[in-house]
Amino acid sequence: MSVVAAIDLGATSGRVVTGTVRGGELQLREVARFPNTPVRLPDGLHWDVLSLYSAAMTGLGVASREEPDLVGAAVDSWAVDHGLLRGSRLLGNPYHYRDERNEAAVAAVHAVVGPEELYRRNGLQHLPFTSVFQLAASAASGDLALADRVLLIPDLIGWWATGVPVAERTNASTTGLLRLDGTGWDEDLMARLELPPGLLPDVVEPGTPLGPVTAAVREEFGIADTIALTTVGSHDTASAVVGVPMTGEDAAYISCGTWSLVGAELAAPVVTDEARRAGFTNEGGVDGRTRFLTNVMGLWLLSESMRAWARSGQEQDLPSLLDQVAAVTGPVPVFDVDDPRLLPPGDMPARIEALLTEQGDPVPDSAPVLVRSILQSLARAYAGAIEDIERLTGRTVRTVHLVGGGAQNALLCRLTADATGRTVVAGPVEATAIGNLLVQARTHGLITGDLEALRAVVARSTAPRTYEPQGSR
Ligand code: LFR
Repeated sequence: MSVVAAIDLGATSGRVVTGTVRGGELQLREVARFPNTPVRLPDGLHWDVLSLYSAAMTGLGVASREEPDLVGAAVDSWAVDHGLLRGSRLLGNPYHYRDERNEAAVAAVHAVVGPEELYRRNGLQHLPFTSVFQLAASAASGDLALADRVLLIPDLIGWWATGVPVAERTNASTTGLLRLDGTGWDEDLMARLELPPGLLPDVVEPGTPLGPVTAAVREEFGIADTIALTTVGSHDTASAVVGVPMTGEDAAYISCGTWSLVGAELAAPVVTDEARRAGFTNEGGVDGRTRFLTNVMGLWLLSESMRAWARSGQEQDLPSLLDQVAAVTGPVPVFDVDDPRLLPPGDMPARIEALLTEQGDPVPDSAPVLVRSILQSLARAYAGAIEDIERLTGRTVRTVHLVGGGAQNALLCRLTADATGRTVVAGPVEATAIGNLLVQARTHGLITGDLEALRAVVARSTAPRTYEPQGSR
């Protein structure tokens, strides 16, 4: 029996999870979990990518010692962010996508290629942190001129582990520089933006063998010599979508963690002007599918509020806070969760209160009321996105699959069922790790079949919870 390991890096924590396929089911075991703590320096907000790499490889070492049948590992992480390299040297810690340096760069890129043309070429929702804008910011600061290679976070870790530089396609699709058909970099766009050709490595599919872990890395972290890295849907959301146990075209998904990605899986991109105006993205999925989705601000609003309360000495315990939130009766004000002022780190409760005051609503008088307002505002945003999916794709959505950490939040699931007027199927919580493991398992020949076959494994291996809508839509 063979085992594979997912190295799944999220915005707040990373984990190494092993997966064993047995009797058509996938069994998971978390072997390591470690924090991911961004660091603010005078020049901006950065990821501590060296700690992440070291913790990931340490975890892989633990996995390889505890699981003698481990044959492979693959890395996924959040999208868009990247390391700038010169030769084999990393030129500083990667910027965090929530850093505020991109505004001028957006204007500079749009002066060369307008938003309409950009959407036709890359199919992406406008987000100020898409790699193309970050690279323009690095060009303006002079950093990019020093670099001869750019690697997205999972590709960077993969390169350090194996010495093989690639650009995995699903994550490459979030850079804004990949051709819409996913076949390669948009060289014309890069030339117009004065990005040197060859900056980005060759694009490879999810499920491509990368190579064995190098001898030096094996020795450093105690990793067995049988372990080879492959690519998967290295954009965490691409792996999460593989892990959604959906069947048929009447299903939509919400991958709910720091962000909430609300979307449908399509056979081909939709780049109409209507889709652009509605803020829908066409990211590359595993097996050539399109992830037609929109970024909703997500549980960031809650986690950043928790952080603010802790900083001011009013630390909250999440489970008991959520119990109090469930007990809030009466109407609470809702706000636009996607207001750009909520993107950067900071005093989230104060920002939300400012938004509510601006729109003439009362300011919540307690943490539970504020959190209730966050959850109801998220549910309302999900409902709007589901309506948009129907309008933009011509499909009818009957079931909403909510996967990721948010699936543990029963109140959010119930509010989502009520707001959307659809059945919510919640789980699996570990959809990203599952999607990563299943694509690896297929690459190693441990399972066969298309995405539907992989999702059948998910359905057999997990027990989702169903929430039916109460009341009218
Ligand atoms: C979710 C995610 C989103 C992406 C955002 C920033 O973890 O990957 O899909 O838009 O993080 O990279």
